[in-house]
Amino acid sequence: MIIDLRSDTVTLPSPAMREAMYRAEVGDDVYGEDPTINRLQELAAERTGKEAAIFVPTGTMGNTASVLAHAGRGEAVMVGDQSHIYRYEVGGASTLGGSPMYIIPTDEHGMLDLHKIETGISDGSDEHAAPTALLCIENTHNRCGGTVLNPEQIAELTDLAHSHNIKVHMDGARIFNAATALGLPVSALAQRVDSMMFCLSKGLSAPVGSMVVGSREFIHKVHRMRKLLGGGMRQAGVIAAAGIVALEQMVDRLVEDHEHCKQLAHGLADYPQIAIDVESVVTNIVNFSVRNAQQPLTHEETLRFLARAQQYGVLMGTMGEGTIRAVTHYGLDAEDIQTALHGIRRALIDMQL
Ligand code: TLP
Repeated sequence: MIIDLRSDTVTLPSPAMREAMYRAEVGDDVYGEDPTINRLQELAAERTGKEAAIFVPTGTMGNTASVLAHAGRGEAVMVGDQSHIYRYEVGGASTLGGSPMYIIPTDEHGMLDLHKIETGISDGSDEHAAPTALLCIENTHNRCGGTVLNPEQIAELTDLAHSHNIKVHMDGARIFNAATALGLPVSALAQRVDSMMFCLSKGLSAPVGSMVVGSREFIHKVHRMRKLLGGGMRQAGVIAAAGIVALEQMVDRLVEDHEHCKQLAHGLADYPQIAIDVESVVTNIVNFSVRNAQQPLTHEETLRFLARAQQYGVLMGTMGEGTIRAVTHYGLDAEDIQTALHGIRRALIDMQL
C-alpha cells in the first residue's frame, strides 16, 4: 500500500464529483455559454467576496494571467524569494509579460519584508528603474511549510502597496486551508487584495482547475490573457462541475487534513534523527529534514532517504537544500499517517541514521 504525501495535487475526485461531471450541462465557454462554468464562477466570486471570477486550467496559468493583466511590459513585479510564482512558474511574468521580477526576502512564516518592499518600490521618476506595478503574496505559503498570513499581515502588505498605487495579487492556491486554520471565511483574507488565484485541484480535490477572482474590469483583462495563454476552453463545464462540488462539499473537511498533518509532525518529532518545528505546522504541509549525528543530510543523502522511504510505501518530496515536504489530503486517514510514520522509521533504521 502506498501513502502518497508528495502533494495534495495527487487527490482523486470524490464520487460526488464524478457524478456531477457525468451530469454536467455544458456549452462553449469561449462564447461564455457553458452554464456550469458560469455557475462555478458566480460561486467563486460569492465565496471570496469579489465582483467576478474566471475559471482557468491551472494555478500557474491563473497567476501568470493575473500578473500579465496587472503589469505591462517593462513594469516591475515584486515577488517573494520563496514564492511559487518566482520559483516554480518558469518565470512567466518576465518571459511572457516582459516584467522584471523584483525579489523580496521572505521570513520563515511566509511574510514579506515590509521595509524591503518600501525601499524597492519605484514610482518611475528614476529613469534607471522599472516602475513597480504589482506586489505578489502567497497564502498559505508553500515553501515555508503551509504557513498562514492573517488579515492583519495582509493589511500591512496591501496598505503599503496601495499607498504607492501598487496592486496586490495573492497566490491563494491553498487559501481555503489558510481560512480553515484561522477559522475565518475566505472573504476575510481576500478582502484587501486586488486579485487572488485559488486552486480547486489541491486540498479541495477537484481533478483540474483554478479560479482567479477580482473586480469585473480586472477579470475582463484576465479573460484576454487566458486566451493569449491558450487557456480558453470549450465544454469545460465537465471539469467545472467537479469544482462546484469542491467548493460546496470539500472545504469543511480541510480541518481533517490539518489534524493529520499535526499527527504526522508530532510522530516525526519523536524520531531523534528528524529536525522539525512542530509549532509551525498549521495547515496540511510539513517540512522537515533528516540528521545524521546532528549533521543535516546532504541533498543526495536526502534523495536516498526518500527512495528508501518509497520502498516502505511512503512517497514524499523535497523542497531542495535537504528539506523534505509531506502534504496531507483527502483520501488519507489517521491510520494511514501511522503507517507512513512506521515506513519512515524503517527507512531511518535501514540507512543507519
Ligand atoms: N504547487 C505544486 C508544485 O508546483 C510545487 C505543489 O505540489 O505544491 N501556487 C502555489 C502556492 C502552489 O503550490 C502551486 C502548485 C501553484 C501555484 C500552481 O498550481 P498548478 O500546479 O495548478 O499550476
